[in-house]
Amino acid sequence: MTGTAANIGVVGLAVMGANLARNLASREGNTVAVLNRSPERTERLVAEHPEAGFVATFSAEEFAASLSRPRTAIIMVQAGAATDAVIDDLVRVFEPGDIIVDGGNAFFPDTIRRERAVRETGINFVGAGISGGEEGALNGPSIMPGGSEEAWRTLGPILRSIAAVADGEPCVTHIGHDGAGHFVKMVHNGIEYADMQLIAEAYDLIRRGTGKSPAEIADIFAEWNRGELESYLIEITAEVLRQVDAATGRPLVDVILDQAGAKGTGAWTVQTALALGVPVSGIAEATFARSLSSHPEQRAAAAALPGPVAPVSAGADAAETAAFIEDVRQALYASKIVAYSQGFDEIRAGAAEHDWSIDLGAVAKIWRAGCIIRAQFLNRIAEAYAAEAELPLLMSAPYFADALVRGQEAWRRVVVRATVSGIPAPAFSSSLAYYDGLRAERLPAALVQGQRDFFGAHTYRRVDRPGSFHTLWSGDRSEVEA
Ligand code: NBP
Repeated sequence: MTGTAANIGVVGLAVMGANLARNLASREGNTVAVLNRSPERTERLVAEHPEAGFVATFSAEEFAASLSRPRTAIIMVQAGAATDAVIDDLVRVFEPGDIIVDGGNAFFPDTIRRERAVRETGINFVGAGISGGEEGALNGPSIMPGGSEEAWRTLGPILRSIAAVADGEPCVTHIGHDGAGHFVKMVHNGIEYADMQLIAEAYDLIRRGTGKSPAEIADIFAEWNRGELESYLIEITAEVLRQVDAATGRPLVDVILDQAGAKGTGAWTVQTALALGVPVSGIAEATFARSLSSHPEQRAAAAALPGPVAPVSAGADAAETAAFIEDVRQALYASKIVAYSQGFDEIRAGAAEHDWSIDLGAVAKIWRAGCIIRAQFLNRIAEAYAAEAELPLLMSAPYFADALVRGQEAWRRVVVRATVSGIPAPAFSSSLAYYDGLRAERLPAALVQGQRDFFGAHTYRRVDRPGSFHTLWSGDRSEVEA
């Protein structure tokens, strides 16, 4: 360690931590102390990046001594036990008023627990969702910090200086106290699952529905990226579809094993939504679609089950093909609106449950750059919440409602076509069912209530007068007030 006082420290120097430390060091006025469990990583980072002027430290004590007060440290280690171990180490050597930031992908209840425990020592603990992968960490991520106002006052300028910038605004905002930042990051990842699944379904429908090649579909996605679907995920989809495997000369997408992995944030989003009673069907279908893909033994067992006989593309001329592709584009946009509306609904419900005052428009704005779901579309979401901060349902805002009205015929044709063709489109069809469910004047939930009352005397309410009622199903079937 040199005698230099660092104003910020990073603990955990694997790819994310190393890149975040380099990003911090590149900003005017920052001196960055670094620490890692195994010293080799620290030595390597410091040797490879002399321009960063890192203050290398090799123990928690040395790390704490190198930092000016209030000490501010960002932890970027494996989520779970490693994070707890590093927090314990830092709490031992830090002092009241210092700030510990967990920038890893923690599950928000862990962040709530950690914040409560660390607060008892007088040290501030901030769970900050950091999105954008290794490239974002280096060049500017989207950052979702929770924690106290006091911590945010010190941390805000530092995080603003390293965040991605969208339309001149840094992609960071104080989301809310304790676990709010990691909660919002979790839902961000859930929306990412839904968006990716919808794009994958669009690709599959076009490929199997028209016989176009991956390279031709890459051109279609590149074209879509110039319109209302413009987004990082559409852009990289075109890149992936265009890629040719050097070993076989085949499209890379055809030699990649079709079993999708997951690190668990989609499942967290769905579990949390179930507990909150928020239907995030797009995210759930996307998560389940990855699970379904990853059961080769079941897929082999089902392979002999029959599907429709006629190939979908049979008889289609160029005009029909073009019309179908345009239908898929519109269905994708409509389904995407539903997925984002559901995700924001989960944030709204989580905020109410945990007493976080989350500015949903500000969340949309900090996702416009630096993160995986970055897109122009998020400006429309920010505008919707600017017009009505307490909007009960994002997809009912005029811009989105208009888009759904414009797209719904195409959306229905695509879901019908997928169904009769035997092409699975779970996210497309569940988002349409959600749309139809919410707009229905009457739902068969009335029958479900009747069934519940029949077998469990759960009672029901009536449309024509207040109170709870029960029918004497095993008696004379008269109705009594419960
Ligand atoms: P990893 O998640 O692979 O973690 C490796 C780091 O954790 C190394 O520095 C390692 O030290 C340290 N570590 C472990 Br493992 N156990 C430890 C312990 N008991 N005590 C102290 N340190 C320990 O690194 P990463 O891929 O750079 O990710 C860092 C965080 O960022 C994770 O929470 C991850 O989920 C998150 N992440 C976010 C994104 C994103 O897009 N936002 C992408 C990727 C990762 P060692 O060098 O001594 O083994």
